Amino acid sequence: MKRLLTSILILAIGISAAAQNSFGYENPIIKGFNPDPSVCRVGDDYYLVTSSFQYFPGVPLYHSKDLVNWEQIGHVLTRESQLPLKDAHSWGGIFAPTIRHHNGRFYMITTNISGKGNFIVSTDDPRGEWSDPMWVDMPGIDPSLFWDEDGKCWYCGAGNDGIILCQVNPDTGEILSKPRMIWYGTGGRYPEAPHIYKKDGWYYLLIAEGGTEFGHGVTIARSKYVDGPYTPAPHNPILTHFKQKTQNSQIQGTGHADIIQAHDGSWWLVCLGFRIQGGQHHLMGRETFLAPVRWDTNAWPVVNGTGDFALEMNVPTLPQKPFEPRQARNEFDSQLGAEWSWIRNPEPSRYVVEDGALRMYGTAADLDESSVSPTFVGFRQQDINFTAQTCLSLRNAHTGDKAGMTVYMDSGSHYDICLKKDKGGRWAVEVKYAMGVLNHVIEEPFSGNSIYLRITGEPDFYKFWYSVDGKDFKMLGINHTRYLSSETVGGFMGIMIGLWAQSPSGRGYAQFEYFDYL
Ligand code: 6LW
Repeated sequence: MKRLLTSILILAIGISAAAQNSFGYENPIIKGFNPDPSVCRVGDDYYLVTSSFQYFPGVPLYHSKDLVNWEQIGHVLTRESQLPLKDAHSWGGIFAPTIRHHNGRFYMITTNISGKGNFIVSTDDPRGEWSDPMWVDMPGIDPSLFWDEDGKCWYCGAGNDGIILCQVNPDTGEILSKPRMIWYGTGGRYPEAPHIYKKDGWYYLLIAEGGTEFGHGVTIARSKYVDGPYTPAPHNPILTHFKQKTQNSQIQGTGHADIIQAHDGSWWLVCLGFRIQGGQHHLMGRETFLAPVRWDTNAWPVVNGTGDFALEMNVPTLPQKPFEPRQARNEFDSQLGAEWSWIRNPEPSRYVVEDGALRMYGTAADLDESSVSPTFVGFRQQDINFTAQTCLSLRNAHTGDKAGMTVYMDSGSHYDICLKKDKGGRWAVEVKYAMGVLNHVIEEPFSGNSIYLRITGEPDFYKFWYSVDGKDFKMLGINHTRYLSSETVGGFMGIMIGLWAQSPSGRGYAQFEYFDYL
């Protein structure tokens, strides 16, 4: 009888443990251009932010219940007063953010490298409005905040050649102690992305080194005092794909991490990395990945056993709570959601969602524009293989009016397909390849002001299609993905699939009926 009871008890514990945990997940956890992730927890709610550079609104904000499934709930920087982007070049604007929760309040600290530098915003409700910026007069990038048990708040960030620390007032941005260099890293290039954690009486300083390309990695050091001296872990880097074991992994460039303890006590790390395609190129920017961490008492954290991870993760997770999958078609029957971004500070009146359509009012600015805001809304490319499609018409069109779709890396590097009105009132469909100094245009006559446009993505090629009736599509252009890759173009961006309009006379507008992303 006693044995039977024991077996039932063991079985029951087994079943309840199984009911509590899920198993397995896919990386990246947030697909498409979402670099420099930082994460915080409030109970069993998780909030994550990423960098946004020239795009507005700034700092995408995601929510999760399980660290695996994420839903974008908005942006942190939604007002021009928080995020002036005038004259910001394509990878100016917002660099790496950190999000923390302290005493019931959320704090986000980041850098506007095209503006006044480092600043903090805060809120009681992350889904609502965040405060105006509190400027922090510290040089450098990648700022982070750490609250010690005595209530003091510490700022750390990447200076020219190492990690700088000072005490800060998080509600005013005032610096309260003399800045001090606390670690140069282990000798990798660009020591940056610091975060401080306290565990078992140790201060742990996590940073990234090696640059954000193939040599990226994460290193760690610890000290008994917040301002050091910090002693590096004996087995740094604790995460990198720059090694033989992962030389054939599709995931490369892993680094810039943040560690979090989940509500069940387990430890996790979020970081950036990129997925290569078409040889050694990446197009979708740096995306957000998740790896489990083992962090025993007084020990150094170990990332997924071997300091690397895969697309398919066969590990236990928190009980997974997926969100409703996104619909492939956006019918424009409600205002544009948080998944859409604008270049620099948009003029809202140029974008009108009404009667199941998106109307975009162009100006003289085109997509080569590098200081003002062209009429453009973008959606992150999230998959190597995809189809994006729209149906549009040019209304009240004058000579030079254009509207279409683009795969846009930055102002010098994008491939576009559009319908345009030429001199003499002729209609044409045009494909343009902007590749640095080389612009190449293909065009074909078209009849009428309404057209279906499609862009397909593959590992090696982008293809550009049009159709009169939405059924039979003709391919007008094809070009290599690699000319738009980060390896070719440089910078920190990932491809946005954009809808755009141009109207030199300022009188025409484009009406988009839907946007499909499959
Ligand atoms: C970011 C720096 C980096 O500030 O790239 O990969 C910079 N790491 O930490 C821009 O994302």
